Amino acid sequence: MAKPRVLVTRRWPAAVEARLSEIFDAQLNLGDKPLLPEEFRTAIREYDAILPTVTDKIGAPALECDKPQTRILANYGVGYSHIDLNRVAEHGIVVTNTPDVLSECTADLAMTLLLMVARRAGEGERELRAGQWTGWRPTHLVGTKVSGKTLGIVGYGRIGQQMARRAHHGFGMKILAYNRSPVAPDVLAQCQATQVPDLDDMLPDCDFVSLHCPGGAGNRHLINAARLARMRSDAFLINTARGEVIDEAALLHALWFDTIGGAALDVFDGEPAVNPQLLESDRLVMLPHLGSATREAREAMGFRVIDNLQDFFAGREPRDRVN
Ligand code: 8YV
Repeated sequence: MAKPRVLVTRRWPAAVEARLSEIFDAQLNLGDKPLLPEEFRTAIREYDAILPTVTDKIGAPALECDKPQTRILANYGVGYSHIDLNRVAEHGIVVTNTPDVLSECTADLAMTLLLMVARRAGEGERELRAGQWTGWRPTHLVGTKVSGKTLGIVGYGRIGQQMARRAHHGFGMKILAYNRSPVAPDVLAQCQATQVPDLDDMLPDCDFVSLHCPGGAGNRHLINAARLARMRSDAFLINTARGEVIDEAALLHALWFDTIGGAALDVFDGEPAVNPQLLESDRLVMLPHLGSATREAREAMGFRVIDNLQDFFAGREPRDRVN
């Protein structure tokens, strides 16, 4: 039997690419550029499987085709709000993702951001590299203590729970959890977390709020002006989820008028473009979508995609099917 034809839309870790090429008739995107909608339209006529990433916007323009050859989109990443599941369903295409294998690394990065914004690490590094450090003084770049504070976690799924573990067991933080569905008591107990049914009620009680919910239309601007106004003026907001979850204009407003303490963002609405006004605020820490960017996680994500493809082409239900 001919090997399935598989299109990898970006460069992946070498070990994963090698394995893909062994098992499948794999086309690697050596140019490593996001696919344009017209390239995607051509691809779904030619490939049995497409392996997209967050940089491939897969909506109506990309999926315009009467009878696609593609039967599975095996996404490299856990978030799939860049894929329009309704349009995909019209073609009967299966979609899978890569949960679990990046949860720890993404939570590590969220904790990094939390510490950086609280302790003003970005400001300090910029000052030092600019040759502007004049020496130790008692009032220099004084930040906020993290240990023992209250962390509100929005989205208490796999990554949110890993964040809670770090914050609670490493830093003695008190954990509040907002999640759309009830969280099992034993899961909450692992970090002595309290589930708060209403996000509006949770926000005023938090020193830090970390976002771990999915993106997409359902959570667009979940953190809007009204919710930012419920946060304390010395509280910090951390986002490693998706840019659209925060209304960035409202966040800028909150920073300009000092109604929150600061924010740390790994994801942006419309990334890789970043609203230039965000760059002007010293109370913002910003990273270029590095949540899962470790050798270990990126390899594991690739092998998880391969597992899903092997299941699918062997006629089994892929373990990470999302539609
Ligand atoms: C991925 C992410 O690296 O998995 C996710 O949802 O946000 C990232 O960590 C990215 O999505 C690659 O497609």
